[in-house]
Amino acid sequence: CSALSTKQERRFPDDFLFGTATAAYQIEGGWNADDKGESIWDHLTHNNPTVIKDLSNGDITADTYNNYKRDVEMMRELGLDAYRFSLSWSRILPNGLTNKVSEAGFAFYNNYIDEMVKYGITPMVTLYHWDLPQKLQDLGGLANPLFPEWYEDYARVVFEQFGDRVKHWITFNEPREICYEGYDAGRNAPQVNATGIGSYLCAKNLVMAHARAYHAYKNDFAPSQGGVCGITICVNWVAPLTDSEEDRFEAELSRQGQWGLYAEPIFSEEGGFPKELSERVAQRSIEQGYPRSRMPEFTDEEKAFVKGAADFFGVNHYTTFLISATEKFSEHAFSDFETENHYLDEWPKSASDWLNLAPNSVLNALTHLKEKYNNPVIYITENGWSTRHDAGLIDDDRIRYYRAALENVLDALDAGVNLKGYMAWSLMDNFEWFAGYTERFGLYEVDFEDPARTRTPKKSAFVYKQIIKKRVIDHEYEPSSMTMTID
Ligand code: PNW
Repeated sequence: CSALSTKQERRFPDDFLFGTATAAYQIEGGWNADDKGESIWDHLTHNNPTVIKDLSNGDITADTYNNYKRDVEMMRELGLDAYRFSLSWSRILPNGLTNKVSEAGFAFYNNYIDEMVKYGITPMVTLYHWDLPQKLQDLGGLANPLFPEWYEDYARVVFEQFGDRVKHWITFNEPREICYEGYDAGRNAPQVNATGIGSYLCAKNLVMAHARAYHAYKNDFAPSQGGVCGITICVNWVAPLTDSEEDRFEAELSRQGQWGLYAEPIFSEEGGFPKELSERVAQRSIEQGYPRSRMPEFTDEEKAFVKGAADFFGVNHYTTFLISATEKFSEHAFSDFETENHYLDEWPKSASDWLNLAPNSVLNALTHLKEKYNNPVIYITENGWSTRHDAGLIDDDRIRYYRAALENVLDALDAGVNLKGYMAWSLMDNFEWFAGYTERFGLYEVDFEDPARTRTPKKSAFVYKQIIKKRVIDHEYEPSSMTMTID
């Protein structure tokens, strides 16, 4: 035994789930394979191609539709415990509604899941990662009050089909990006520009849809299938730029707008939308001449239905934003809470303008959630770093980021955070939304010029593999070669 070892090694628990994450539109391709229906991302990129930086789209992307066996081989090379991926709603229900189901869509996901399960990899499935069937968007999408019904119908089909093998369900990925960016700021698909109104309608319908799917699962599927169901919210750390009371208040409002709007109804004691933000919107609405608040309310019955409706809190965490009250919200007419984000010069920069490496970012976010929401079960469902498309395979800055984040994961475990797993974003390079293929988040490089979409491990893949295998972070570890094997 190593009585001579002086430095105490901190270990990840044996049952801690290490994985990687992806999303359907970003990796699958096969955008119109078999009877797949059009999604809002197909629609946006085809009808308005100049919104994407390199004029690209996800028509083929990494072509997982034809390469899923290679994807699972990569999971085995890395020694992953789990793999998080999303289902394309319009691949399963071409029109969005359940009167027509796609056997080809079922077959694709059944094969993908079977291949993972065969090798002992735990599938973690997101039902909705931004790619709404266009037919439902034509009816208003998430702004239509019938949305929760459509969503529950879809969720039931999915639980029924895949729930014998899938035990970890995530209803939505990143409500803020869906609602605020999609229906308010008009940046994400469907690019509805309904300033100060759209995101709140969407937020309520999304939260109700989540709760309907959750209860459907708990009542009708979990008793026989035995899995868990949660939601993934992007919780970046948001802190005041200075210690002034104004900055602290503005930072709190920013947290409420970025993620409290979606987390509070589900995870708080009181239920409903966050208090200070609701008050601000109500007051501004009246000043602006509206007869009532632009933000809808939950009835007591709805509050009770939504409160506690999650087995875990999925956290996507990337970075820290600093907020200053000197940029008054009123100067940002399109938002009730958005102000300029500040970063410190000494924070290392990624290839994405919003993503920097701030100290203790993961730890701050997780301990905040522990305190605020009574120590919920948490999975980190995304965390990652972008490099430029031509950065090559030696990605030491990504390695530095992952090591820092995982040190924080150990700190959080020491601090009593109920953290059960960590999914790195991303298994491989993919279609990075408006950045197209100009920003790369993969542990594996994908050659998008090559019809075979060859995947090659980056240096970070070897480092992540070593951490998973040894359950410790060795900051000195260097891969001895760039040849990957399955252990
Ligand atoms: C996530 N931010 O989006 C998404 O879930 C992924 O699909 C995406 O590829 C990944 O992060 C990298 O961008 C985010 O501004 C979008 O802090 C924006 C932010 C964070 C995550």
